[in-house]
Amino acid sequence: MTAARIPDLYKKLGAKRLLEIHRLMVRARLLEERLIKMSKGGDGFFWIGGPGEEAFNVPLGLMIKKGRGVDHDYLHLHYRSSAILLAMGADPADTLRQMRSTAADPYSKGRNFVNHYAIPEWNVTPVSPTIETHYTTAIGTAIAQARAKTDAITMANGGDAGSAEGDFHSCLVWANRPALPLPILIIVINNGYGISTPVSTQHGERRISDWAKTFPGMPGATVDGNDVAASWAALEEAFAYVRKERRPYILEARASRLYGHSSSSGANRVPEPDCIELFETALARRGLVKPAQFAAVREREAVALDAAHQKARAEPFPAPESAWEDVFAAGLPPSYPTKGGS
Ligand SMILES: Cc1ncc(C[n+]2csc(CCOP(=O)(O)OP(=O)(O)O)c2C)c(N)n1
Repeated sequence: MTAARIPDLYKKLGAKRLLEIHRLMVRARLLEERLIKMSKGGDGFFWIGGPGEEAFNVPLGLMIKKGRGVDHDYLHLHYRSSAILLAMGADPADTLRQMRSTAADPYSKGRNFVNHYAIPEWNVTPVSPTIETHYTTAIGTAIAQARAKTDAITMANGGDAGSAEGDFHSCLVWANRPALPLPILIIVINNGYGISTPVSTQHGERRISDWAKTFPGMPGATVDGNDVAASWAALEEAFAYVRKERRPYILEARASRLYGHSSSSGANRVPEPDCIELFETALARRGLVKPAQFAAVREREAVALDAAHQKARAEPFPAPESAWEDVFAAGLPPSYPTKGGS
């Protein structure tokens, strides 16, 4: 993509689409900020999420071919992907449910951390708290799609620190086997840190997307993930390539991590560029939106979120016996001590 094409995107997308992107970004941000409050106020246990990734993740979610099976895109996500799911149409109430660990949490029945989704109907494979291993499991769905007659693709995203691990490189090797190249979009969100380890201390390469250069003909690009238009253009190009060529592509997005790593590191706001502020400035400068409209969007989204939170607060936690549901072996193992003792 060339820099000259990016401003034209505002024209191409049009006011309606741009405002939809803005609304979804605000929805995602308010949700994450609510989750942080919940973790600090004892209305949940642990927070990890994606405030700062909205400019990249909302466009990404809008480009997904959503559905179940090989004719639809497979998503192998990490824990900062809430904006992708909201752009695909997920209900913020379900994330609140997972945060509170209520029985109605559709992603894990109240058993997993927040932002650890699993949505079989949309090919969203279970998010693992073990970082980067999903780059290798993504190979499986990509092989199925390489064999099928489809334009659907596999997408895996993860962080810069994880991309220094072996699973990421296994994915690159498998994706580029001459016998069966894979239709996989490999995304790295480079937010500059792995928990507290600066990226500059771990990566010798200038850009993580430079790994593409290892494989003849493999495209790679690095984009400003805080910029909606740049992200849209880069994603459009990457998705189109993988859908048509049935070969892999690495896209690295440089983005802010606005509340640090997780609740374990305090989840306090840090002074990094805010993609929503940047987008609002760009929209207002082009005369597409009056600043009062931004406040109205925020107000509407906040009211809806309040209502969803009230509802989730009234919902029950899972019954203790349900811990034995959905496990590989039915019932208790014979060695497990029963109530009467044995
Ligand atoms: C295999 C594995 N190693 C270590 C961890 C502990 N851990 C959790 S998040 C994290 C940092 C990940 O950083 P990065 O990949 O850059 O993603 P980010 O959280 O910055 O989005 C680490 C090391 C883990 N969960 N899994």
